[in-house]
Amino acid sequence: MMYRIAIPFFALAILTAWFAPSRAAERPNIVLIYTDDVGYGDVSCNGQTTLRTPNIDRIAAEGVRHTDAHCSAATCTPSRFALLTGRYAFRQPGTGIARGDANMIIGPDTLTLPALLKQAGYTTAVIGKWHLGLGDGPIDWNKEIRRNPQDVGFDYHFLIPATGDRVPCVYVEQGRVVGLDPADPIRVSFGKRIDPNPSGAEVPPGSLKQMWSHGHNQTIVNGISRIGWMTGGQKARWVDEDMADTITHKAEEFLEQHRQEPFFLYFSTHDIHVPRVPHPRFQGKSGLGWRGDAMLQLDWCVGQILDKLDALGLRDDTLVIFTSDNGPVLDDGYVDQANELLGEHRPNGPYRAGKYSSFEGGTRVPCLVRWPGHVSPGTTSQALVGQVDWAASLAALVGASVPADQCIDSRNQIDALLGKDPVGRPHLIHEARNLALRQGHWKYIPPGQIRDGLGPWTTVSISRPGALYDLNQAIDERVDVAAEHPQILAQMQELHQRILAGADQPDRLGQ
Ligand code: NG6
Ligand code: CA
Repeated sequence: MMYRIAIPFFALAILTAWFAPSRAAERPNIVLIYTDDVGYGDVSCNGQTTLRTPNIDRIAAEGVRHTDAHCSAATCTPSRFALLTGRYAFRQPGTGIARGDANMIIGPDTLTLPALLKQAGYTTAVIGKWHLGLGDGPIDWNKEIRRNPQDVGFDYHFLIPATGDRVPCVYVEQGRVVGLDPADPIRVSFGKRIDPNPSGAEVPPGSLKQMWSHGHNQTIVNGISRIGWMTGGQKARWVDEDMADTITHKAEEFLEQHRQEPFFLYFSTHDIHVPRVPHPRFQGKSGLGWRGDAMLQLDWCVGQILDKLDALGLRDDTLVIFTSDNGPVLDDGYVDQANELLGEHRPNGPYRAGKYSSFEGGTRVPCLVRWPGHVSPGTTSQALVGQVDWAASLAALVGASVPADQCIDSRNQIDALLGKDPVGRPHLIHEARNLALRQGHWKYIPPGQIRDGLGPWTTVSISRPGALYDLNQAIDERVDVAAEHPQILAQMQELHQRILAGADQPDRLGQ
């Protein structure tokens, strides 16, 4: 009896597997590895030979390497806001670098990339740096914190709430501080001093694990002084050296637990933001100081994720994207010898400036995309690609529809992202202290003060009518050709005005 029933079921299973389109063909898992302050030149697949990143390079070897891909802003919070909401951050006031106690800046009525994927049946997670605010009103870190990523489309979160250099220095999982002892409650302040212990500014410099250079001299956690004041939560405080291991293990756990269903993992690393305090097994290994060592650690994390996908048999079913939230920086507030030990390494590759700047180094970041069978291995794309498009692009990929009043700056550029469209976006805003505009190989920077350098910085003053660069002629934005091309300048100024006014919304069917 059993035998007679089993055969038809078995046959049916084979037939179903044979005829049904595979899930991978339509809706891949998505792993977005979002790194912090990693510059175009920090990965060896982008041409440098001073620092080897074999695991990151593996994504390029097995996928497409973009050479003109951009985060939306030259700092973290606005880039992440645009990535997750498909809206340029300048459209919403209060999206600059968020304080450690900032409230959730993604509004309740805002549709997000993870929410779109969830609608399409994905299980969604953010593991690592958040820096988009938490809560709604004064945050009590000793209770469940709402609003949190669960309120903007993520099923699961394990967070560094703001940055490694800002209090509170604790992880938050599903709205609660991990490992909190109720008898030792946490308090946080970004105004009044609440911490009676000696601050980073008060202790002898030699007593700190890493000395601060600017800012970063308030509450001391793990021998490193931070931005902001914090008391309590001693057992819950993170150990910087273990941070990469901790979040990588969480990511591996998530992959294991959700191997059977479509998932979206936004793996948001602390590396290589300051303070750069890699695990001892990476310390001193790059020869470039803590910054280079943090890159080696990041490369290890990427290898762990790729290996886990292999081990779970998910390699072919998973779209992997590796990129960064803003350009590189050297001295960003701690004395870690990033400048002194730099040698020949060029964190921004051939581009000008880095983090905080409107020049290309501020937003032109590594961007590697792998999806076996769908992205040609070992290819390079020069298409203009912007992270603000990924909400609409990934939504299109998984068959989720975006209402017209949501993700308003996001265009479906999935073909460009997958390396199939060599042109990409017609134009793209770069947000820094002012809003620069790319259109094809032209770059317009409006009048204003622009940061130059990688820390320490100088300021470049761009006077009226603004600067125009032809990146085909000179990639380093040192030759202003505004006077020679008044028509192009005028046309780009007009486009700039239209985009700022929100009058250049994409035609989603056409784009
Ligand atoms: C700046 C910090 C810098 C870094 C940055 C945010 C000072 C002097 N500088 O204000 O160290 O934390 O904010 O970086 O405090 S980001 O990558 O998260 O945008
Ligand atoms: Ca950053």
